[in-house]
Amino acid sequence: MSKEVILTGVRSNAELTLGNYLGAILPLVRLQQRYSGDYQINAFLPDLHSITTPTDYDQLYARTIYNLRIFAAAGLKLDDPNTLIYRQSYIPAHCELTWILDSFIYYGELSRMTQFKEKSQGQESVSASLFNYPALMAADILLYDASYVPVGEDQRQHLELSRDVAIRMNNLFGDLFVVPKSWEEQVKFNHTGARIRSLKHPEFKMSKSISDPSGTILLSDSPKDARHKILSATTDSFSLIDYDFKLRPGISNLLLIIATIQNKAVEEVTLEWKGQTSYAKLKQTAAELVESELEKLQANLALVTENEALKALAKHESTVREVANIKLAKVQASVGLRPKQ
Ligand code: AQP
Repeated sequence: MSKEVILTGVRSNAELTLGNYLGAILPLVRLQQRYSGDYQINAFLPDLHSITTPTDYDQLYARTIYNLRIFAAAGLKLDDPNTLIYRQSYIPAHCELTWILDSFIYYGELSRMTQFKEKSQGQESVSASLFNYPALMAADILLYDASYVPVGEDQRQHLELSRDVAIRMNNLFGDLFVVPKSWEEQVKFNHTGARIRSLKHPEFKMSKSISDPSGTILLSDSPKDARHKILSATTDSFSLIDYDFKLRPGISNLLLIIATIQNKAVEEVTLEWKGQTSYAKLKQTAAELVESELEKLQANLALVTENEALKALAKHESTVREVANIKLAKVQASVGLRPKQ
């Protein structure tokens, strides 16, 4: 039996943040270290998703390669035979399958997506591709029969839509797709699903496309600046350390940062700090951890060349194109675009 597939990616629309690092990059590296061999891992660079919201088009190409170098610097092995690494736009089957899936996804379903509503709010013009984002995401997943897609709560609806369209098409055409695991089953690789918050406005997620310089740590920030941002993080006036994002978002954020870097459950770290009252000490601990993590990452980044990243992509992408084309051909035949297989 072939291995179950875990699929994950990070858009290259803007500079990566500590949130992306702790919520997506480190978990991927740890996933590879722990599960490679037991699972097939698809680590892809969603460059097509990156243009669904405004971005700097002059930077996009370079940023996509840069992001892969960041993944490698964080510890992702580019030559692991069980990890496929590829740019979405280099595999044409993603777009072709999207069009077909679009014909089996309803307008009403796409209209209900809360992420579309959130991301389109306040924008002068909203692209059709932002509306259609979940169909492309479904294609990303279904092309490779992925079972696990570690994503945050904000992507839950998209994952559920992918399941719905897979089930709908399987009912019509037989077993075309592996149905991704349900949200509840995704927890196996989803860890906490908790989001790192802005250091200044901890009621909001730290996001790469929101301008919040003192609340956001960029992976390109100097480690000293990052340290300073943590030391100036917004907390509260309770003077009691506990993990509760509703009551104490700033403190909970620091506990989450510490736990993720130390690769511990947040409950464990909360227990270690429970009853303590010194926010300064907590900030100091988080600041030191982030500073040294960034120092390590940036030193490693200098050792990963662009050439190395490009070579890995070329190698993986030719394999991936073949895998994707086999699935696409099966779907095309099922819906009558090609002779029956
Ligand atoms: N604050 C966060 N905490 C934990 N994980 C996070 N991720 C993003 N922000 C945090 C994870 O990083 C990956 C990025 O996915 P994406 O780039 O496709 O889009 P996103 O989830 O919308 O992330 P951003 O940084 O907020 O991007 P923008 O602002 O461009 O939309 C995902 O795995 C995500 O969970």
